[in-house]
Amino acid sequence: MIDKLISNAKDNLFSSRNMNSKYLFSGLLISLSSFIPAFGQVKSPPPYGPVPSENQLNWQKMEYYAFVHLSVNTYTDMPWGKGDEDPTIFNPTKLDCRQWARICKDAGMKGIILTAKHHSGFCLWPSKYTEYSVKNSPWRNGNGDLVREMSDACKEYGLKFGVYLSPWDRNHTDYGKPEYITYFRNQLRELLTNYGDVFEAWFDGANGGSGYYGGANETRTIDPSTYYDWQNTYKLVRTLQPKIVIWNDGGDRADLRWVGTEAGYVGETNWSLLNATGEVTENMLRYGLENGNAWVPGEVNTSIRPEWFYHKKEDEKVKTLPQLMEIYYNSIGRNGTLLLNFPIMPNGLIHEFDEKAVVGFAKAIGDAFAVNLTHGALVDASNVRAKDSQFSPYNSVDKNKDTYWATDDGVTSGSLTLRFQKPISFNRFLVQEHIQLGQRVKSFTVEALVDSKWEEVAKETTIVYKRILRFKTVTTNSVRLTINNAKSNFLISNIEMYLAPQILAPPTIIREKSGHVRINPADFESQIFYTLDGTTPSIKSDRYTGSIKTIDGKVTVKCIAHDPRTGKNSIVAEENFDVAKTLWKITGVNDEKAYAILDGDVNTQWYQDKSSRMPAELVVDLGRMENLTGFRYLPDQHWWAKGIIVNYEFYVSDDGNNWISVDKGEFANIKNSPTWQIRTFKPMKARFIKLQALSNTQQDDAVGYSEVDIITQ
Ligand code: FUL
Repeated sequence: MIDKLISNAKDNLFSSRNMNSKYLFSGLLISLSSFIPAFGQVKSPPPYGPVPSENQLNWQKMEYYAFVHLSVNTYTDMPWGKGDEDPTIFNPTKLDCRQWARICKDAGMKGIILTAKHHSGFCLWPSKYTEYSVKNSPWRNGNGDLVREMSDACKEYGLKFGVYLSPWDRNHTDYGKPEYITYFRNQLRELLTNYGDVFEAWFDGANGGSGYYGGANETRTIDPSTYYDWQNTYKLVRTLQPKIVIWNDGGDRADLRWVGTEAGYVGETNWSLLNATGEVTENMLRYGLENGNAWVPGEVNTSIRPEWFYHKKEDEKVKTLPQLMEIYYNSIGRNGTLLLNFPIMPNGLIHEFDEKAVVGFAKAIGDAFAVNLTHGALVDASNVRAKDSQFSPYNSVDKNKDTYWATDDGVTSGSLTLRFQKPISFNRFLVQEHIQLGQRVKSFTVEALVDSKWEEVAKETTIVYKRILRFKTVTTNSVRLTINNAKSNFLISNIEMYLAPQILAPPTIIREKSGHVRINPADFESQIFYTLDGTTPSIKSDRYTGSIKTIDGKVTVKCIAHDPRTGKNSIVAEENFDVAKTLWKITGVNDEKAYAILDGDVNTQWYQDKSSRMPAELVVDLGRMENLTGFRYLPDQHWWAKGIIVNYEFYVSDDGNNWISVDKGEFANIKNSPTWQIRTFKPMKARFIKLQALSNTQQDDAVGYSEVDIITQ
């Protein structure tokens, strides 16, 4: 009855021409309708195409959860264990799963997936079926069960618990034979029976290759499409854990798909569909498949550091707030979930830097989405299904995500307009489809009324569970969402708008080989002010608008990012550049790519020709005589970096023929700390420099560089 009254009231509002009364009513309707359960509803649209299962829906709503990686290779500083590591090296003396759970909870995550067994085959629980487990480690005197401690901690902190069980097992004798599948399933049975509810099972696609295999020490290949007999494994999983979702990037299609990268993003267009059988290409992983016949949404998995397992040398490479925010908008903001990994330290804890990063990230998300501006808006739509208030456009701003605005059958385009009593400023637009009945929207536009004209704010493709758009702050009192094209009539369950504060992290400063200085703020809306004379920048300093003129000599660039709305500044970023590299030539090398080491960008690198043997030489013609007092070397910054120079000799020359050795030594600790290496020597005038690599961290002949620079008087 009350429901009916509300329906009538909403209907009246639609037909009313009186904007003010509509406005006044909307708040009341919104609050009442969110308390009253829907019943006796009619004419719900039929589902369109594949729809999510209840488990997939519950999983999607989690949005953000953690991975933790810990195994024997944590103790050998390797990304993967080989399967022959002695179990006695596993000894996380301070291990505390409650610390992991507390951090994840503080970070706003909803669950944790534990690498119960990684490729090494080492089990973090005392499996009955192998000796290669915690029971043969000194940890808790061999009486420990890490899976138990993790699942208990999750329960205590109200988090869901998931397991990663690597199909590839580099320790097991039978890997590659049918017997191994029985072993694998026995282990799954243990994990899915003894530790309570498991929300997700993660079956890594890395498969086959070299390994210990019970002492065989050989390479074994398997056919991933047949070897694991996934369909029967899935049946077992679902029987043991009826509420689970299964992730699998290889083999047979499961409930969730990989997005084709571990870099932390999914395509802007992101269909939650794939075909149930048949080939899956990288593009399909990245963008889904518009006309796929199965609901297989994407999960964005990435690590808070470059690698999945802990490596001390990555302590300074924990993702920064701007990087994490980028990942957020490129995963959760693009209809993905975010599975963010913490590498566990050898002592069994999450590093304080990782904790700080993830808690700061949670705060920034909280700040960005603090005040939803759509509340209290007057809402109008071009079409409402059967003109029935059950499908009112108000449902998109009513805080109840189970109600939605729907259009009539066959109406595949249309607009919804939000009107505000007072102008609002916003730079984020969030929109959701009612996916219980399928994914429909193919393209949509957001516009704002500025100076009586509709201005396009954003034009995008898919929405699905959630889409969040970022753009320059717009001030307006009317916003229009237009669905340009949908597969069917469409159902919009939620619209939110926010004015996110800027991320005021210090900008990055780069000087290119040309001498040009580039400054990149963390937030594209920030204003940048800079100085070149060493003084502290303020908003009275020069404003950066795209480039700073070529500077030839030494220069100190200092800058701040500034948010004019709040008046806040970032802390000062500073870079000290020596002479510009405009005239520099790498001699004796016929490879344009070599200039990556002079481009000022720490993300690019170059490797000396494989045929060159130690000592390998890098010779640079500086183009003119310089007063040299030292040099700087930055090794390749990537995880896979090879050729990190340890022992070196540095020479200078007037003519490129007669060389004088000015420094010889070792870049101590460069393996653990591959940062800028700075060496100084007695002042010397010269035009040519030669960096000779005498050894590297791996004792082979590879020699690589990210950047090379000089220091002048
Ligand atoms: C990859 C593995 O090879 C990595 O070590 C890590 O476990 C990641 C989540 O999946 O495929």
